[in-house]
Amino acid sequence: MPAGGWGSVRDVATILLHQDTVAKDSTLLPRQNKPDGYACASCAWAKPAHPHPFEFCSSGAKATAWETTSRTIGADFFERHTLTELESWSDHQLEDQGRLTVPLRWDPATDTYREIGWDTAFAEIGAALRGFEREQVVFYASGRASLETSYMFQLLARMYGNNNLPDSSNMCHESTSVGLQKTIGVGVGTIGLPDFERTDCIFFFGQNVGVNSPRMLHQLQAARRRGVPVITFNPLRERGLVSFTNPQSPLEMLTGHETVISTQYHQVRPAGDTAAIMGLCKAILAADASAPVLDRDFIAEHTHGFEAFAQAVRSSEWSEIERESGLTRGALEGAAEVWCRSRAVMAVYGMGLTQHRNGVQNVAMLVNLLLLGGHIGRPGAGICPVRGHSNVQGQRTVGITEKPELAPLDKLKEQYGFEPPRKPGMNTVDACEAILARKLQAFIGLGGNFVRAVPETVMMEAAWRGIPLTVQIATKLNRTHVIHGKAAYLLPCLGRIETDRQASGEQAVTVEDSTACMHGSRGMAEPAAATLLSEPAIVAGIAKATLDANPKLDWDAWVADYATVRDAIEATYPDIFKDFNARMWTPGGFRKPLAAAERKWETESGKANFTVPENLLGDPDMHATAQSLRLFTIRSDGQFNTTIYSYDDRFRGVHGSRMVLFMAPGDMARLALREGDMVNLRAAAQDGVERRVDGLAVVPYDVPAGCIAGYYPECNPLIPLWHHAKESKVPAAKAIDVIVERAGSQS
Ligand SMILES: Nc1nc2c(c(=O)[nH]1)N[C@H]1C(S)=C(S)[C@@H](COP(=O)(O)OP(=O)(O)OC[C@H]3O[C@@H](n4cnc5c(=O)[nH]c(N)nc54)[C@H](O)[C@@H]3O)O[C@H]1N2
Ligand SMILES: Nc1nc2c(c(=O)[nH]1)N[C@H]1C(S)=C(S)[C@@H](COP(=O)(O)OP(=O)(O)OC[C@H]3O[C@@H](n4cnc5c(=O)[nH]c(N)nc54)[C@H](O)[C@@H]3O)O[C@H]1N2
Ligand SMILES: [Mo]
Repeated sequence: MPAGGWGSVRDVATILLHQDTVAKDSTLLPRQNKPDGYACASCAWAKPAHPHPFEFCSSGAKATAWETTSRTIGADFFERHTLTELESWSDHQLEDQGRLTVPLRWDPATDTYREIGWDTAFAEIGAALRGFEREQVVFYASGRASLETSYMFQLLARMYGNNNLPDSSNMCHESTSVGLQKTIGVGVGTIGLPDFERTDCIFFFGQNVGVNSPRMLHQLQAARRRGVPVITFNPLRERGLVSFTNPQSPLEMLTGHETVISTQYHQVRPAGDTAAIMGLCKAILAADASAPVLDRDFIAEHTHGFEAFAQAVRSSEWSEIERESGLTRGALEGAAEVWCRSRAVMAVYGMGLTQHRNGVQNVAMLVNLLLLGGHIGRPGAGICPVRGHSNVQGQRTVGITEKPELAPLDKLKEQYGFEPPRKPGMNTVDACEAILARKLQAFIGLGGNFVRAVPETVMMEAAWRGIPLTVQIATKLNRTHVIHGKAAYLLPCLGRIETDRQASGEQAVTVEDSTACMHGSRGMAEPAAATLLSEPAIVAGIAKATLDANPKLDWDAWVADYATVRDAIEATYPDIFKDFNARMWTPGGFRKPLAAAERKWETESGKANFTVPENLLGDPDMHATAQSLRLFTIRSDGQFNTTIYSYDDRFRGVHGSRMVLFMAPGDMARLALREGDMVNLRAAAQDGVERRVDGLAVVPYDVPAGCIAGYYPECNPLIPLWHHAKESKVPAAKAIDVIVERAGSQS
């Protein structure tokens, strides 16, 4: 079955009906990702200037249905269910109750959330925050909130007194931010949509386009029609990467026509990408020795470190490359051969590269591969990290970062007349460590499901209950709200798709997509409840109750008219947001300046840097043994991160359960397991902590021998907190060595 096609149409219809969204407003979906519409709350893929009539996909339609559902939960729901009871509910059940509608505070006497007034909530939160140690409070952002809200949120943290601004990017593309910054001098991708029309070769690493950014299939399909080869590296054969039927093309739907997406599919071993790319580079250098294929002018003029890198490539051994990548020399030479004949190579990637111990090195290796041919800053060529949350890249752009050097602190000082904190703040792993050490005093969450998304679930849940104050700004109930701090508030907000009415009228917001383009977004659905506040209003409410009054900053005026927040953003970042209010509705968005795309290198060397990998070992620290298998965690077609829409994974043919383990038939035979047999997993890490997930049903699947796949977040209890990328600290969720035991047997 190809990605797209009739299956995706049926799938969307089911969820729209189940959430009663069709009855509520059937005109919503066609306005998704349109220049005058709303930006989809699912992925961050680019929104074209000339969109398809239906510029949405089944994943985006599900996200819209999930947010605009007619189901709601109010005070009465929480009076009926204690939090201890709700702890036994699944992620799906919790969110499926519908939208949160009233502000809530946990009542210890009854173990329930009770409705309180907005003003009381703000006053109590403010009073508590004023009493805490400033450096022991974190402000987490999940990546969906608009540029306006995010700017206000980072200002709240900095005026409060810290740079503790971890965000979901810390679990996601932080390896990109670090890896690209050090090699090409910008922390984001360099390609734009037009590059897909000019490229003549696409390398595609560890990204599941059919599920996680399906609108990109339009660009891939168009490129494939021009005969552009797509060379995929992914341990698992993903349907969406194999072939695609465009559900928005009646002809294709009727004829069942499929476009083959991947012209080569290399089932690399998880964490074997550095070795695989080393193999590609080795084959390229070998080819260059007989007929020149390197871009020598580019290398001489624009790069630093070529000789050292070339030396490392030459001295690498094919035997080690083959062992670590799990790919043959012949396969890698075959892929390199396509690179050698291409004038404009694009490299696309996702979590398969970033969520590893060597995540930053993987990204830097991919840059090496491009630099050899001058494939950065040339039309049709460049690097394309596919971002996750719909505004995760934008949050970084407007100051959500724990790294003080990445925020314009002097500018903020000048604009708002306060002394911004200069000490580095906590990222996600640091925040987890502070929680485990029982040091953290308060956690303010702007969206997200922190405890469920991070590693080390068992210890984290226990420690989370010890935090003196947890405040969650959210649309739907999730496990992080149910497992709560000693004092806990749950503040329900409008979603992006809903009409946001303030004193000056209906408001619009802005987001940045994966290609660094900024877009306006106007909510269009009637809010789930009249009692909801917008995210800017909630952030302002907390800020006013927590911070001393500042004559240079009028939070109420900002809430009354978001255009004034955009003016403030423009004043802080004049180069990026020039004429922000005037340009926010530019069809296709307006792009932020990207020096690397113009071959200007804002690195220490002033050039694009080749880097030599530390080693080719996939994952040196996980205590792999002869008995262990390497687990990588993946997303299903029925989820958005910890939001579980359904128990089906249409593309992988799994229905009715997420407690499954994908395993190669050869490994099943070796372990005497049959389809449907139940197994338990135990982490191989030997650090004195027992980590396990029990009760997974074995599913035979096309993955390399020695590797298994399971779903995120169900497998998160297996990931040690220390098992994260060097430099970026992204949890290494794509290579966890585990022991498989038959359920019922004891070892
Ligand atoms: N519908 C939907 N859309 C989403 C999301 C969602 O959950 N649902 N999540 C959003 C978010 S926050 C993000 S970050 C993105 C995530 O989107 P992706 O980057 O696609 O993330 P994953 O699905 O976790 O894994 C990507 C792929 O990496 C492969 N892989 C695993 N290990 C390795 C490896 O070592 N090497 C290589 N080369 N490949 C490997 C897996 O088989 C999988 O196909 O999607 C965003 N969009
Ligand atoms: N093992 C493993 N772990 C992983 C990953 C993996 O691949 N494997 N992926 C990692 C990645 S890439 C990411 S990005 C993180 C995700 O981590 P998070 O971003 O923290 O988690 P989400 O599941 O996206 O958050 C869902 C919740 O956000 C709230 N929400 C939804 N929409 C809105 C809104 O508009 N406003 C507000 N205020 N709240 C809203 C809802 O209450 C919902 O329950 O997980 C990481 N964890
Ligand atoms: Mo993500």
